[in-house]
Amino acid sequence: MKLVIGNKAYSSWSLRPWILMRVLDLPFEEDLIPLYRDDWVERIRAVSPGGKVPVLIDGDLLVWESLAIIEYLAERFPGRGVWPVDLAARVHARSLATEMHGGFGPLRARCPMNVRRAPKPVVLGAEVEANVVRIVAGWTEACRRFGAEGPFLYGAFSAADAMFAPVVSRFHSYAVDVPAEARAYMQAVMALPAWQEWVEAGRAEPWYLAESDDVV
Ligand SMILES: N[C@@H](CCC(=O)N[C@@H](CS)C(=O)NCC(=O)O)C(=O)O
Repeated sequence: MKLVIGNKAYSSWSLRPWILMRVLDLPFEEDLIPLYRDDWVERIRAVSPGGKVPVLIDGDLLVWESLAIIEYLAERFPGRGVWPVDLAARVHARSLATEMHGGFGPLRARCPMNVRRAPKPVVLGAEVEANVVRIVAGWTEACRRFGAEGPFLYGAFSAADAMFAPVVSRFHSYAVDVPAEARAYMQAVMALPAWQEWVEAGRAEPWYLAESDDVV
C-alpha cells in the first residue's frame, strides 16, 4: 500500500491514517507531496480525484478521504483493532470520529496544525471554546465508559484516536487549557513512538506556510 500525504508539519488529515497505520503496524510506503508548492496541483491531481491528501493506493484500488481510508483499512485488516471490538464502544467510536471528520471548523480554522509551533496560547473566541468543551466531553465520555483497559479513548489505540491526533497536536501547540483527564489522554498520544516520528519529520521539513506558521 502507498499512502500519499502532505507536509508532516501541517497536514492534519494526512496524520490521521498515517498514525493509525503506524501504530497498528500495517505495512505501507509513503509518498509526501508538499502542499501548495509550484508543482502541487499537477502532482496531486495525478493521484487524487478530489485534489486533496491523504490518498491510499492499494494495487488498483484508490481510496481518498481520511475516513474512507480508515474504513478501508478496517475491512482489509479485520482483527487488527482499527475499531473497538465491543459493539457499543465501536458505535461510540465511529460517531465521535465522524463528528470530528465533519465538524469543529472553528478550531481547525483558528488553530491550524503546526507541529513546529512551540506551545503558545492564542485568543480562541466563543466558537472555538465551544468546540474545545465538546471535544473534551466526547473524550471524557469515551474514556470513562470504554477506556478502562488502556490510556486511549477506547483503551487500545483505535481509529478514533487517529481522528483526534491532530486535535491533540492543536491543543498542545496552542496551549489550550483542558482538564487533567484530557491532558493525560493527550500525553498518552504524544508519547507514542509514531507520534514522535511524525513530529520530528515535520520539524525537519524545509517548507513553510505563512497561514500556519504566523498564527498569533
Ligand atoms: N475531507 C478530507 C480533507 C482533506 C484535506 O483537506 N486535505 C488538505 C491537506 S491537510 C489538502 O489536501 N488541502 C489541499 C487543498 O485543499 O487544495 C479528508 O478527510 O481527507
